[in-house]
Amino acid sequence: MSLLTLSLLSACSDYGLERQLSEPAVGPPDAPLPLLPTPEPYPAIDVEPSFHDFGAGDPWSVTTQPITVTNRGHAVLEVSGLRYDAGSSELLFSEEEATNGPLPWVLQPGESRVVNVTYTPIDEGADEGLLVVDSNDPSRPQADATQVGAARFSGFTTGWYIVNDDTPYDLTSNPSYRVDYDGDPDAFWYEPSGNHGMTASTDVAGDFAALRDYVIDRAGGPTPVTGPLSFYAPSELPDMMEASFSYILCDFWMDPSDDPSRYAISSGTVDDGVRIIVNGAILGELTYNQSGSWPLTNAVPGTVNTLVVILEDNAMWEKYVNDLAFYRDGVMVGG
Ligand SMILES: [Ca+2]
Ligand SMILES: [Ca+2]
Ligand SMILES: [Ca+2]
Repeated sequence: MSLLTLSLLSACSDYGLERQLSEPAVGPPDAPLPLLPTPEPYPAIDVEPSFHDFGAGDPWSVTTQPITVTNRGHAVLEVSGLRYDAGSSELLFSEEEATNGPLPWVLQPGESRVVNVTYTPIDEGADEGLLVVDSNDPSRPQADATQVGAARFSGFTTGWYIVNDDTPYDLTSNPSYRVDYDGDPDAFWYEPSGNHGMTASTDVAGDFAALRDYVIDRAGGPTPVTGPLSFYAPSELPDMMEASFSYILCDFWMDPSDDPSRYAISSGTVDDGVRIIVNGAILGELTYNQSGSWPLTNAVPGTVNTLVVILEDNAMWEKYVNDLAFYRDGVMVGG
């Protein structure tokens, strides 16, 4: 057999014609070709969107992106694993077990499950997360989807979040925190967020996050920083027996190359007292008619920092803080 014949035979065998060339034809010449075997049905995974850019969001603003896992094949898809890799806690994945049930998921052809990725930017670094889905799709046993995002920083702060609360709270229940003068810092132990105004905290990060949430949840939108902030309310609280607590919160940031010791938070006179907290650390306190200033040495450049001022009132007739402001090298900063 010549080489040419061999290659012809081999090429023709791909089309089921080998017999016609190598043997005498049987049956009528226009007999139908034998049917090719029907391929086994298989599952086919689809993860959409495979790429999502959250864009530039405001610091601490939460955005959720649903991601849909669909079986586009013709056999049952079994999703056996979900993994989320992100460089930071700003991107969080939820497999929504309450609605989707535990793994493995069994998806009939055409069926879908929706999971969520939540993005909360808190610093200037860009973020990227990768969702990897393991399944029995024979052609793509690992499907994935990427999410990216970054924070937008315009100016020094997000503005003031202010909670003006005149609810009275008892000040006499704990002998270790006896309130016996106007603005006594012992009163901060009784503030109602559940975190005792960071008094003697043994979980600074957790307690401060909870305190921050408490204030943000009650504050409504932030007030732009246009100048020193003053706050005033009348008071009828019985002296040293009860206190009310108001809160002023501000997220702020500095360029990664900036020096936090050039910055200070400053307060004019108060009635009856304030506690100044930055990133969970108590920088200082003022009692009635005092004023003060504290360098922001514990702030972290290139990251969102949080100031919380707790204003306590524990005696009538007034409650106030005057001229709260940030300074850099002695010049007020805001915006
Ligand atoms: Ca980031
Ligand atoms: Ca005391
Ligand atoms: Ca007062």
